[in-house]
Amino acid sequence: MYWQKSELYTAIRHNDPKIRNFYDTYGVVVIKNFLNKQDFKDILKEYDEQYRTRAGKVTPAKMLINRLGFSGPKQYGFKAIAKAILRRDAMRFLPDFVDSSEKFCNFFFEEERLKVYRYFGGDDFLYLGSDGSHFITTSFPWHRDWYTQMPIMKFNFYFNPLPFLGGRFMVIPGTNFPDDSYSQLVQKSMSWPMQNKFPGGLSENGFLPPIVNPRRGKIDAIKQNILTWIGLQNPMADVPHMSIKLNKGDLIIFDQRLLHCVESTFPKFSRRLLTMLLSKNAFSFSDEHYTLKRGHTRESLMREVVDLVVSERNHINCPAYGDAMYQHPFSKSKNFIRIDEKPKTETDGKRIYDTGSFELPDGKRFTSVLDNEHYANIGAKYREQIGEHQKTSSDTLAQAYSYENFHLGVNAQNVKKISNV
Ligand SMILES: O=C(O)CCC(=O)C(=O)O
Ligand SMILES: [Fe+2]
Repeated sequence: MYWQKSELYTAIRHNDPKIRNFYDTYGVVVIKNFLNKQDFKDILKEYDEQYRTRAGKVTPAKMLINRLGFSGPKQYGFKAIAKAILRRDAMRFLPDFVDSSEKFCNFFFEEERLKVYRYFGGDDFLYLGSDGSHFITTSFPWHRDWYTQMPIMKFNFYFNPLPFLGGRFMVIPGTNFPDDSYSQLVQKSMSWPMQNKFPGGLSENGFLPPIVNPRRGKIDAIKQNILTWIGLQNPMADVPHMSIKLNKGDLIIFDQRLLHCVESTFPKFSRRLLTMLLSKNAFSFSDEHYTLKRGHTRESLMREVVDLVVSERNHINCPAYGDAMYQHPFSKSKNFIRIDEKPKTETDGKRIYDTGSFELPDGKRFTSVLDNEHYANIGAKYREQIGEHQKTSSDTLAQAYSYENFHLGVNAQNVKKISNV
């Protein structure tokens, strides 16, 4: 699943669909050295700059320079500097990431990059948004991001300049087809999109035996492997998956419906991720597209995507896009989803988005307005079915998912009750 950047651009030039076909089937590709050394350096610089200005983070080195009197009035004590060095801050998340930065917009919406989005997503692909995240070693248990009928592509760029052990990106191919029984059976071993009760995320609901937890500490994992190897311990069950090692400058593109999880690392450090979400456009699908063959309509497929994007802004409580986006020509293109809020007079002055729209190939617009009741009902039902795990989780690394019924409904709408008995 690894391709060099030059191989990808050759495929694009010759309109050769093979790399895309691999992606559409297995849900993942890696483009090696997608960012060359200079790009990596420049983007990492802007990445940290965004975190400094938006999350208010000052690096320990800068604090020390300041403390020693080399950068204006002294603002930091040695205690604060020691704390910053030892800081093991929890995951920090910045929404509207690429679109808040002029430099990012100029890089990520530049023709060379657009060619790649068009290759994988078609000319009418849609930009759904972008986040920055800092994860201390690992992040979430086995999970999907969303479970849409539409293939939504996630472009992950990691900015980890130093070498480390572990940290491989793990995926379970085949789980990217929600209408398939295989994918729905795998789903039975999860609580997602609700909180997992047991470590790893695949030992839920009494469906499977205990499954290896990729988020256990790397040293722990090595110890257990040795004990197994010398026969002092039975190997623990695991599920079929691919483990993907990513190096500096590599780009991983994956279908966000795929079950995925990132292993813990050694040493522990703050992994820096920049991610972008792009959707294909059902209005450009051929009549033979597998989603349409399954009976979905172009409208229903795109309604799901647009509603998700609109609901996500409310869920996170972030603006539709960062300001830099509106200064960039990309925001005037057919690849851009306009997100509108309800009139503030109807919402007690609160910002609530309820409408998303984009330009159709024939020049008309596709518009979807959120149907609150519809999704809230799905969410309430799902909550009842899975049971509230938040307070009983034995997974010490579990992230708190706090979906209200509405957003839970958006996420869980394609989880089907099926049985293998
Ligand atoms: O890098 C990570 O730990 C998070 C990956 C992930 O779950 C995602 O990007 O959706
Ligand atoms: Fe994820």
